Amino acid sequence: MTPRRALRVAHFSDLHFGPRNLAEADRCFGAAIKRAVDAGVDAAVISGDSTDHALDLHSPSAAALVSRVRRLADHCPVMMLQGTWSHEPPGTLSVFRELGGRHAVHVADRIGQVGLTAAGDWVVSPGWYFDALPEGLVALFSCLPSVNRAAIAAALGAADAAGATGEHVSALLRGLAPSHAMARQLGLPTLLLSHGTVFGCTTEHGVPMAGFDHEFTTGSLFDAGAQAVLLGHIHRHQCWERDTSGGRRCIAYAGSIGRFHHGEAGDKGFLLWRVGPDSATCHLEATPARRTVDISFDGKPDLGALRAALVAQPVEGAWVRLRWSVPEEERNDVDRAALRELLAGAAGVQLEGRVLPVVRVRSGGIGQAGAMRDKVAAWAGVVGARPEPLWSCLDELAADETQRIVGDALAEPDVAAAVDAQGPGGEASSGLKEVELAEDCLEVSGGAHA
Ligand SMILES: [Mn+2]
Repeated sequence: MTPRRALRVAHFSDLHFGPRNLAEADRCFGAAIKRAVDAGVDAAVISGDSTDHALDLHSPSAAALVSRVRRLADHCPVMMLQGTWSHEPPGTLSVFRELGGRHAVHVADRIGQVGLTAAGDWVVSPGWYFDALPEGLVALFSCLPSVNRAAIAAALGAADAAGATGEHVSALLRGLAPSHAMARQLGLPTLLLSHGTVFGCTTEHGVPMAGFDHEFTTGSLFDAGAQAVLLGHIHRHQCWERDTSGGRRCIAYAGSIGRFHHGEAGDKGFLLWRVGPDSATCHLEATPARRTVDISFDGKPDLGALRAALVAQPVEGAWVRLRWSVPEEERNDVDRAALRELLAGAAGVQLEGRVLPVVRVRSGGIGQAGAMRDKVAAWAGVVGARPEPLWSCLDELAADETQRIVGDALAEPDVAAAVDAQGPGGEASSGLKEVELAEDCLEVSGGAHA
């Protein structure tokens, strides 16, 4: 058999065309296609999330995406994989089947295998895999669209769906291994395409994904026996390699085509793959994704510090997110207009102020205390006062009639003098008792602090 040249594949992913991302997605995907065409790739794969959500046919995003894919199809055969169902509602990709172009566009929205012929046509397996490989193939692609969790829940019950997904996907991937071995023996490159989460991968925000409801592990993916695994879903490029008796195998996320959110680390781009029957390599070709800058202040934004930071790191043309957090009473002291003026050269500015609510400390435990005596003790504990003088007042209230207490109080020489100075009046008497109590408390609490 004549050794075949490695297949060169451009792998784009997570384009997220939609009104919010249109400028970024279109600029980056456009640049990526130009680069792939210049490199003379043999085939192109879009591994899911071509759209951000359902698009109307008259939306500029739909027209832009269709136009870009058509440009790609005029250069080489194109494979589009179904991504996350909420991003690409069922049927979203169907229109691309009718797109035309010099080469065919295959839409993979069900589990199956697809052979690429020397003439650049796609040959689709009747079932979920080929029993026997068709004649004249130059490569074998196995397609596993995004798992429809709703369908799994409907089949297995909602309680079992999360954990069972990984097991079923693993079984399916193992089931593909014999056909990949068969293709390898015929000298064909084998590629597995899917859209989902690999246990242990890292998101674009640096978060490791280590839940138990993920579709894949690197082990289950390598067990499929394909030379190259082209993944979508996670927006950060990353790859895993393994040397096997069948040569080097590689799993990789292309990552999103552009930078769609603040705080996304790393380069954005697409992957150029070279896949042979017993080899696989990929490398990231960067796209002109937008530059984002994060600035945050612990308290109120300090205009002087911001000015200095902008000299050290200019933000001209960048997308800036400025965050701060202030206590409630300072919420209106932030001069947003001045901030915007300082950041005038940025392509976009997102101001995110966080207001810390004022937390009033209450007497902890006072709600749990049953008796009034215990409530007073809890209060005294919080403010650092002695409870005893208050307890005696409480006892007096419980034991004596109010009028009697007032009478006693008025009989005390100091109080009588004070009442004389203010002039007579029964109504004022109870007020005086309150004053006396309050002074008592102050005195006590002062003593405790000393
Ligand atoms: Mn995505």
